[in-house]
Amino acid sequence: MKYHGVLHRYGHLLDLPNYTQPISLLEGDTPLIPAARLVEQLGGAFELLIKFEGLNPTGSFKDRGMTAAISEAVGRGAKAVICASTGNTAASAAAYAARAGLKAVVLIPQGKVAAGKLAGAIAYGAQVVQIEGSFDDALAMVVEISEKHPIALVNSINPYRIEGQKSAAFEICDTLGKAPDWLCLPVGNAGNITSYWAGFWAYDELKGTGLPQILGVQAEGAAPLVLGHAVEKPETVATAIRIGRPARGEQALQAAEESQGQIIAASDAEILQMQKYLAQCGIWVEPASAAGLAGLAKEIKTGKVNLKGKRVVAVCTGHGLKDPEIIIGSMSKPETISPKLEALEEILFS
Ligand code: AN7
Repeated sequence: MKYHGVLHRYGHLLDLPNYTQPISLLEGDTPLIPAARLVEQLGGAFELLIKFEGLNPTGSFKDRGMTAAISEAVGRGAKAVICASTGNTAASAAAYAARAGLKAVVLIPQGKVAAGKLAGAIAYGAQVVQIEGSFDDALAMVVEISEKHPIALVNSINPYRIEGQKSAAFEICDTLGKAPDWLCLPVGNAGNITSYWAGFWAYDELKGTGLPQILGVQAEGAAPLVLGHAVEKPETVATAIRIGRPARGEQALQAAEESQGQIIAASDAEILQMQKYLAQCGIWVEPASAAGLAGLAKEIKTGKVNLKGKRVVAVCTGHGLKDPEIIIGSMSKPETISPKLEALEEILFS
């Protein structure tokens, strides 16, 4: 079957208005990559599959929801879109807006957006505005301005973002024949966990594919859903999920509860360790994307879950190329030698 993107494949299952005009970059259809070696490292006896969402057109899962949100906005006659972003939403909105011929404005927290995301937003031609504040401040601003002026909001408060992102759950069920036993993923503004739960739920109603238990993982310094209150100054190395006031927090908690799962926090050190483990499997993800598995590792270590014989899907939401600085900043410099064979032999074999 030729693949034409999320709306082409799953549009009939999504609640989108009739006037929607498909704008696609052939997003979705991402692989489920087995990671047996990582299971050994975690000391478990279960099946682990990585849903590598970094392989979407702009390098993150955001493209699934953005194709839907931009397609609806275009159909409605919008001329401009706006979002607040920790980076990936900005790059995705910029790309889909460019493709649709719309203006895109993105608000980002100053100095806290990874290089690959900022570069993406600029490359796709968005107007990038830095806020002397957090993502949460920026989100409050875009909500207000989109109510006052004719500019369409494409953050995941926009219901069509959630619709589009349900496609990831559909794909997993279509590939595996049923839902996995567990799904783990990072949680920031909580749009993705909301979408997965809605997607698995809808597919189960339709096809009896069952429901997974969901483990949502926040970064310790930005864990409002674990603490039970907003975090005024969220801080974490996983800048994508540096969010203190998740817009869909209630729904995230509901997804965890209804699925008999949980929302927990992982430390920056645990997140970076998991990023390394994944890279050792050949899968380079940005720090936030390792959070889901970092949380799972913790649950296994403390004996809180028994995964024996179970099938786990870990959602890795964004590509490592998005945040090269996190690697370059902590690495030892590569050796430099003269262009002579002896010099190479010297460092390799002596
Ligand atoms: C790689 O781009 O919020 O819980 O503005 O980029 O649905 O917010 C990004 C979030 C996980 C969390 N992994 O997803 C933004 C933004 C990566 C991300 C999340 C984000 P949500």
